[in-house]
Amino acid sequence: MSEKRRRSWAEPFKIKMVEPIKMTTRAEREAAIREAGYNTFLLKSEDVYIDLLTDSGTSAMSDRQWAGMMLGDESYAGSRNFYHLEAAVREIYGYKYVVPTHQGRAAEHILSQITIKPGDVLPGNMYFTTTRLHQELAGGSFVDVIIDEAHDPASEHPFKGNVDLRKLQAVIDEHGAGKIPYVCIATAVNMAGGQPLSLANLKAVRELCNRYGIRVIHDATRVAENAYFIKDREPGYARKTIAEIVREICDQTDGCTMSAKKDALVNIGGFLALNDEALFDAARNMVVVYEGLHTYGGMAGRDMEAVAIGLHESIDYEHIKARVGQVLYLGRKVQEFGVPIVVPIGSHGVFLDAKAFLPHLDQDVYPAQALAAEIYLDSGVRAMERGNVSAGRDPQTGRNRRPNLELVRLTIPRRVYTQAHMDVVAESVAEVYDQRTAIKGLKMVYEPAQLRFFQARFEPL
Ligand code: P71
Repeated sequence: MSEKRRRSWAEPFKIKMVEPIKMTTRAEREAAIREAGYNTFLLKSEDVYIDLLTDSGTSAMSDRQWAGMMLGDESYAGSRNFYHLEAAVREIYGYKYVVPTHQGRAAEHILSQITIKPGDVLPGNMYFTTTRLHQELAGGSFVDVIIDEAHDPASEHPFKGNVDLRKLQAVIDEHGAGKIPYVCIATAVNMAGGQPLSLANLKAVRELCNRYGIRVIHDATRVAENAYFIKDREPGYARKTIAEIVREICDQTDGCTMSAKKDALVNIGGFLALNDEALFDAARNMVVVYEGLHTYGGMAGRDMEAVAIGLHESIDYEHIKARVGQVLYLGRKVQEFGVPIVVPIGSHGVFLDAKAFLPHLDQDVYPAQALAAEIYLDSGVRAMERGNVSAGRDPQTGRNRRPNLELVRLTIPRRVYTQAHMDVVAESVAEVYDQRTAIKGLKMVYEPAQLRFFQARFEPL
């Protein structure tokens, strides 16, 4: 067979347990989305056919992970599984100290409370909803220092997760290093569309921060996916292993917050990892207040074992290539139908550009929210709004933030869906695209004070 006809990847696993999913009728979906206030977060998962809400906690664990679950040591203190987790973090990421938490935002909470004083500023390569909220709750304010290209869905920049060093320098000049407890660097930047940063850029950030004695904290949630893109795109890295690249990334930083529900292939879990002993001590004192003893955080022993094994699986080249490859497959398919998406195609999902999809709608009638509801109506595929609703209101002005990126995320769980599922998704998006001029906006009729996207309710205009 000629190379041209060969597929670039296939799943490096076979399936030994299946979970039936059910198809619904259009009438059932109309009732379901109305009842959910046109918010896909409020749908019952039983009413969903293909669930692309998130890749968080939705992955299929391996037989090894399930076997590990049976070896859970559920002792209150000193569980053997904690030591396995600690050893995996030390070996793979290289951070010295590990504080287990029930998931990523709990690590963000603890880090924010122990490092941020009122009036501090937190530069970062684009906001993430929970990260920014915990910074704000601790009295800090987030400042975006990502490159401009990240805010442009059409820019083909290969490393849209990069930091703009001039923006970072300007924040330091304006506020002074004393007001910056750390710079937050995410790998495979979620809100930009799963876009990687380069090691060259990260090293430059490290150097700049060293000059001012500022910490660099890594949001490592999708670091293996970022490492795959570095291997694929960054000069000098093609021959390095994913493990080597992951380690090189972590080596540039002083610690990480981690939602193990993504890269690490578990349904629940996370941790805060640090190199500084005094900071670790403070974090350990906090974890017992909010999560649980410092040798389990919010996790059962069996959960920690699954994370430890999942961390090792996350850096397997064949795994990560197939994972990113499946996202690429869906993205290309959607592009073939002419649908506007964020480019380059990201690591964990395909992000539809709702502004370009629905140019007739103003951002304050929530085009991405409306589009996600419309895709559900068409096929029972559940997507997530990542636009004006997710961005929330500016605490100063009280007005909608109206972010540049108004996106619908089709997020792919790991090792869960097949290529045929991807075809169904792409065809549904294409169908909705054909009907796009008939799509109307939404009015928000219930708005929670925090993280409004989770529970907000809407009505069609
Ligand atoms: C995602 C999630 C889960 C989520 C969170 C908030 C709103 C909607 C969905 C979670 C992340 C993440 C990054 C980069 C920290 C967290 C929090 N992502 N950093 O994308 O992507 O972790 O959910 O374990 O608390 O669907 P947590």
